Amino acid sequence: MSLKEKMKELIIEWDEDGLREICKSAIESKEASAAELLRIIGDVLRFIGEQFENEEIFLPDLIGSADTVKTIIDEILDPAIRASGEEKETKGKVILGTAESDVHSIGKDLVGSFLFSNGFEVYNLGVDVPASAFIEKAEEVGAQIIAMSSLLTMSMDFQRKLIKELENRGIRNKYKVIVGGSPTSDEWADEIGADGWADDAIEAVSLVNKILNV
Ligand code: B1M
Repeated sequence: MSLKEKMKELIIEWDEDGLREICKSAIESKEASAAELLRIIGDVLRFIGEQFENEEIFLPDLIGSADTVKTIIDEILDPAIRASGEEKETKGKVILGTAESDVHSIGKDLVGSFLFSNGFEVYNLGVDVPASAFIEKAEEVGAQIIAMSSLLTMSMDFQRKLIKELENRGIRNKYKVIVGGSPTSDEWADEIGADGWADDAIEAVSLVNKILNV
């Protein structure tokens, strides 16, 4: 059985101890890096999401798998990714969060881990974050980028609201706003006047590098 297949089985069975063990030993034996393990977890979650969409599993199954993954990301993978970026100097400050009304954290946290390990200072405000909180934090720390994730069609409009709010306060040009999350797209980013869109965490790093010219 491949590493991916083993991890898939453990995530589906909510086997937190098993997943912790397999991730630790893969990193220690250099079979896979924390970033590669995160990518596998993303693929498995998408698979589980499709099963949920096709009504093959129920909401509690989805929550159980998501919680299992979240624990291991917080405990093992995020610290490992952060440690690999520890020595790098800061390339810029990014305010990151999930849009108001939306509690999906996993993809957003991946974006944060990848940005951090690529040398950015990341202020992760969590989930269900109002536009005003993004702006206040950006003002407080002197950020260059505001990055908002949306996994719900319903929460996408809060990305537009953030840009409008920056305009209303007369500070739109102070910040580059990037958006992402599965229901969003390049076209959506254009429509709301964002500065960029990324399909996944790796693209988010390239996008921020490009926008800041670093
Ligand atoms: Co929810 N959920 N969920 N969910 N959930 C989706 C998103 C959904 C597509 C499932 C479905 O029904 N088909 C659907 C949204 C439909 C829509 O509006 N378009 C949905 C729904 C409806 C809901 C609830 C309303 C369910 C309910 O209660 N009836 C509810 C909403 C609660 C709320 O937010 N108010 C809900 C709840 C949950 C859980 C709590 C159970 C759990 C989240 C746990 C957590 O995050 N801590 C959950 C999960 C796990 C999912 C799915 C299965 C997986 C999401 C995920 O973590 N993917 C998802 C179905 C799916 O995606 N197929 C689904 C893995 C992750 C690595 O990918 O998040 O896409 P993703 O992030 C990627 C990219 O999108 C991108 O990079 C990431 C890494 O590569 N990216 C960015 C993300 N943010 C970015 C920001 C950037 C750039 C790139 O720059 C700023």
